[in-house]
Amino acid sequence: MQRKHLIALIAILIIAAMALAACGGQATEAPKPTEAPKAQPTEAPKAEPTEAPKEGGVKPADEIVVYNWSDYVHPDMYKMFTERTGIKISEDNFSSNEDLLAKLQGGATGYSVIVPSDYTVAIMIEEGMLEELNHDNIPNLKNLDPEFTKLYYDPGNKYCVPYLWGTTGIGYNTELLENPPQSWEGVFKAKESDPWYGRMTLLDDVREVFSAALIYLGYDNNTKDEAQLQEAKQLLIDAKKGVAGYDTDNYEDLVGTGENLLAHGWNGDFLQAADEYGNIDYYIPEEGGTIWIDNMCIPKGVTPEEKLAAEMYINFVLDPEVGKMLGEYNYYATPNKESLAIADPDYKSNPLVFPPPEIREKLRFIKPLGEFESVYQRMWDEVKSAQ
Ligand code: N2P
Repeated sequence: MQRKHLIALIAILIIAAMALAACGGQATEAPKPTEAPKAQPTEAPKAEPTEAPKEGGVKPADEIVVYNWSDYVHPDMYKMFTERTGIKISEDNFSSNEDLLAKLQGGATGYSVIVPSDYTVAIMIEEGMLEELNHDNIPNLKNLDPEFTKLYYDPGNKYCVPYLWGTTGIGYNTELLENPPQSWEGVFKAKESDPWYGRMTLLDDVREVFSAALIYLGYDNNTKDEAQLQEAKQLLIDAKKGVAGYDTDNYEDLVGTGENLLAHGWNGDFLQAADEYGNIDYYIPEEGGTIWIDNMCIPKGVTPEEKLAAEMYINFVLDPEVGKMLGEYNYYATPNKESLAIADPDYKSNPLVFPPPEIREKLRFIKPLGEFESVYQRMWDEVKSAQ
């Protein structure tokens, strides 16, 4: 009799255990305190990784400010992040890496995420200006293409996560200009008879402008040779009479409206404007151009709450759907392999977004130059102030 009871009891326990296991799989179960909350059944599974990680009792800040380049997000992105996490986002813009650096070196606070390019990340790490990322709060890091986890300026993504990458070349108005100059010579030695004379802009960006001039002259765009730099400086000074101005924020619109015929600028900016105006094309001149990777980083000085919220934002951007949306809208290249896997074929095959090998080999990274950076800055000041 005793043995029979024992068997019956075991059977009941097994059935009860099976029933419990079945219940556990349902989304109605309250999340255990140690577990990340599960996504609601109505939410897409992609929402899950952006929810608040629990970290030593720190709650994410209610609001963060992203310090970013202009026109560099999808218009719905911040709203989506707020819907998913409850954290509000506002954005402030800078126009060049040097502006960003100067602003932070000058003691600016309040920014939780900044978006410097490769060589500026190197400078900021060297100067101790960045927080180390807590990878536990950024599980979507696994979505990065492995190529973007081994970058010279931040191996292992200790401080930053690549945001988008792109190129610098020339965009022009296809309605008003049939034959744009194929060489940088047309820009730096424009003749009065050239239709774009006086109707073109250069980026307001020391390293970009010197890179274009040095590449045209056949020199290393990161040269530390003062004679070469002097030559580039003189070229830029002589070019000024044909240049309408230096602009980093609106140049693509000025080409779209026809006020200018061409501009030195970033691929995605021109391609976004091409969607808006329908009359813009972009190319890399025959001597080459630059290539860059922009990154999301957290500046030193944020509170633990802001740091957590910033990491949640970085994780959100690394979501495959969000990365796809961002890259496709902006026409910059995503470093996210999962975003790429689900991206529109038109985006993936666009040679202006993902340059083919014959163009890629003509593209040069801007590199950090240490103390020598100040020589570029001095020469740039001379270019800007020359009559
Ligand atoms: C977007 C700016 C592109 C960033 N407007 C260039 N590094």
